[in-house]
Amino acid sequence: MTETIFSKIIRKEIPADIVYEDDLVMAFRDVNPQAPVHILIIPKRPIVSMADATPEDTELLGYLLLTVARVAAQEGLKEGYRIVINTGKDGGQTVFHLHLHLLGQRMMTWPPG
Ligand code: IU
Repeated sequence: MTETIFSKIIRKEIPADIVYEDDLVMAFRDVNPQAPVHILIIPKRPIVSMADATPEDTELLGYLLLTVARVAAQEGLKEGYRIVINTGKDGGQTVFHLHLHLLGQRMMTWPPG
């Protein structure tokens, strides 16, 4: 896959407000927040999008979801939150390194735009 800005964030070549990191994943605040809490959770292993995930990624995908829940608890989002995975052009994906959006601390609406 081609390199994205998230690869540079993982390598700490460009700064980010990192709220959680381990060997497999990283979570950092979105630079253009759409809610009072807006954090991106990404795998360190580059996967382009959900459409490119394979059975080999099963465990990592589960771990990403559990990391969202961990970060949400860390952020004190007791009233709930939303998890979003924009996928491909029609899904509104703009950075082609898989990422989960954690949005919270405001009432969400449905359907999303
Ligand atoms: P999307 O699902 O691919 O549309 O989300 C990409 C997000 O990455 C978007 O919310 C951007 O604000 C965010 N982002 C960022 O946090 N830091 C960056 O350097 C860049 C994008 I480029």
